[in-house]
Amino acid sequence: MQHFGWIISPYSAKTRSYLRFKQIPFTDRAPSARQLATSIRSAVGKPIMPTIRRADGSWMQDSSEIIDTLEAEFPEPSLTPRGPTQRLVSLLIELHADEWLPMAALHYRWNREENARFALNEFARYGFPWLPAFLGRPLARPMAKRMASYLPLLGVSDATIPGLEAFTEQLISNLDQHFCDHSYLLGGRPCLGDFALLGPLWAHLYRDPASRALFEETPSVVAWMKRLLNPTDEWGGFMLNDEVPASLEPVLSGLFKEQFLYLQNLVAAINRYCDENPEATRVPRSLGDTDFVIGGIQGHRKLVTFSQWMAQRPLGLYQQLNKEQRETVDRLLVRVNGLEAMQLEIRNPFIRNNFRIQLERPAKNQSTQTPQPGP
Ligand SMILES: N[C@@H](CCC(=O)N[C@@H](CS)C(=O)NCC(=O)O)C(=O)O
Repeated sequence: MQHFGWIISPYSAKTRSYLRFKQIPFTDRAPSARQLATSIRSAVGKPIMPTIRRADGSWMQDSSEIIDTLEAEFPEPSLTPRGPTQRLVSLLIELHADEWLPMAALHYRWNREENARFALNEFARYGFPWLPAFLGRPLARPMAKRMASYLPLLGVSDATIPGLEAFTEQLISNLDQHFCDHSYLLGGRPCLGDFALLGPLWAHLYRDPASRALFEETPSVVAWMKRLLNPTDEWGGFMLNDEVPASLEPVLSGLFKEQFLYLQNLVAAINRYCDENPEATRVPRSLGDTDFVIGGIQGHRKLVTFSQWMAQRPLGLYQQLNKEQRETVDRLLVRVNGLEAMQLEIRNPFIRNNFRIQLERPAKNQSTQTPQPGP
């Protein structure tokens, strides 16, 4: 199979490091701008990375879906812990890495001049590999501008930058404490959450020259990134007895305190939209603005509906637990102030179909509609 993604792309770092760890044979390709706009766009509907093209010509898109599909085909060594608490933590950290960290990662990339210059050069190098840099750069500029234009939409502003930076520094420092004692998030083997976190931390913050200093005093995080990037056959197991190291609790508490606040607003906006549009089979990519908090600072940002699909992964798992499993999981949730957050009800679930998000059922058929009296 062929994996299409640039080194500078965080979601591609997630899938590439996964494929390497699993020793799944693949060819790594950096798609040119032309390939993104033609073959990739026509195969998956948008110029996006990562994508995978299989030997039979079929395509996969979206890092979570790619990894889920390949996990079913290449089950060993499994990335999914047996214990429900560990499974939930892995999905929560994936949600955090994929849907919350981009705010910080994009800030450091596009608001630090040296990083923005570096990223533009990288875009030119991969997007227009047949051109010398001085000709590739002007062609890559619109792409770079589009990425930078996401900043205000994602709530990156003068007001929130101190919060974003405090959040990032705190996260890296919390992870350093954790990786002092543990090879990976959940013990001696990486889980999905490890690969997801590597994306923004390595492909943005560590690789971009002007943000690498964030890791100067966190050697254990750097060693963890190197382990994920250079996998060997020597991996162990997840921690015994469904244990989640206490050193991850600050990361989880932060996630529940700030990201879930945003997710609650997002889910409420999706529900409102579906109530007002009962015939809808899809929801728009964005549904207006909301207040949010990062690193303790309040800002304003767009509600990006895709994140509900990602939130459904941990929330769906939690819903399916039996009573005994839930009791075990709840012990951790109480410690990280996440018990209430995990009760978030998804009334209008999304599914992905043909690489697009759609409502699982048309809005008017959702289960919480008042039941009609029977005949
Ligand atoms: N949820 C997707 C996100 C992929 C994504 O946003 N990729 C970025 C590069 S890291 C991209 O191609 N963006 C193109 C764009 O936004 O126009 C995944 O997990 O694969």
